[in-house]
Amino acid sequence: MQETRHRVLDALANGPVSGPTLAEQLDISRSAIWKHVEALRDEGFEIESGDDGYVLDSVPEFGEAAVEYGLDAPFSVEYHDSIPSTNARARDLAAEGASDVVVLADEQTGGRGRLDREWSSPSGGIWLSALFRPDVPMAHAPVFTLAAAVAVTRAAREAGVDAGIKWPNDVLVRRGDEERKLVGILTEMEGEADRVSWVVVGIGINANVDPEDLPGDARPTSLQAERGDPVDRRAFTQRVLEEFDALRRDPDGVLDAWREYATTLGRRVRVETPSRTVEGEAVDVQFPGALVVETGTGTEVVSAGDCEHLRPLSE
Ligand code: BT5
Repeated sequence: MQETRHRVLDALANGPVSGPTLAEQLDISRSAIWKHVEALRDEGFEIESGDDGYVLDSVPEFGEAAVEYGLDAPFSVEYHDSIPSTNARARDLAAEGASDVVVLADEQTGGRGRLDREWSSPSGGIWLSALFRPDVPMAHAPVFTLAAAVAVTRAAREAGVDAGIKWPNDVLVRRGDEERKLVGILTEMEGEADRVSWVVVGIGINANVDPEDLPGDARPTSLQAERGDPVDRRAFTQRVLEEFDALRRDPDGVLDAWREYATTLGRRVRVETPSRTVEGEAVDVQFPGALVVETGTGTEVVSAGDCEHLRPLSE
């Protein structure tokens, strides 16, 4: 959103404020103020105009201006009602030189998981991709996947959903002996070995969607299904972006937070990597995101793969 529009919005939120006063405060014409107010109304902001001037009545439920408004993180937001994939769009923006942009959608028609798997993304979810350019070597990038998992887990817990993290990229909710997938994360990047050019962290959050509309074999769940009522997607998205922003600046702090929320540590696991299968007890996570597994014969460090929890969680 434009800087001036932000300022108009802030003034209206503290209103009522008259058009002439606002024009003077922001040093723009009264007709420019009127255009900003109309544009904000078009975006779903309810703005009353009474005798004392304009005042902000309500903020739209979701969308570009809604998420940017009051967001305490330096991302601009590009919103789509429907798009094939927010990660694909963020990659295009990366090629154009953009940074610190979040692509956000209500629905994806071609959402992708890892290894070209499909990610089902009906309307009502929070499907987003954050594009940024950290000054780190390529080998460190996995820490951003962990950071995203921590950020969403925190937001979910604040929203009353007791989520935990399965290594490396799933946020799950336990239901009896079963764990159900609430969130998936797909990180993509480009650069030279010693320096990342860009990173896109794609986060798919089953927010206000019905798990019946998601692939059953994946044992999915949603924030709405767990809470029993819909979540405020605007506030939830803002919390995720704010937490993620703080964590991306503190890669070393990510691991401690991750350990706190992990459901994988202390469990028997089977990890399938492209080259081997490792089975044993998951004992720790190592920077930038590798899983340490004690097998009967020694310690293995696995940096990527699909992880299965083999035994139910102990009470
Ligand atoms: C992931 O892959 O978990 C990463 C998903 C990343 C999605 C986000 S949405 C925003 C951004 N734009 C994109 O196009 N992608 C990212 P993986 O670990 O490979 O898991 C994929 C598997 O999860 C599928 O094979 C299904 O079994 C299951 N699945 C698909 N859709 C699901 C959903 N909505 N909820 C839970 N499970 C799902």
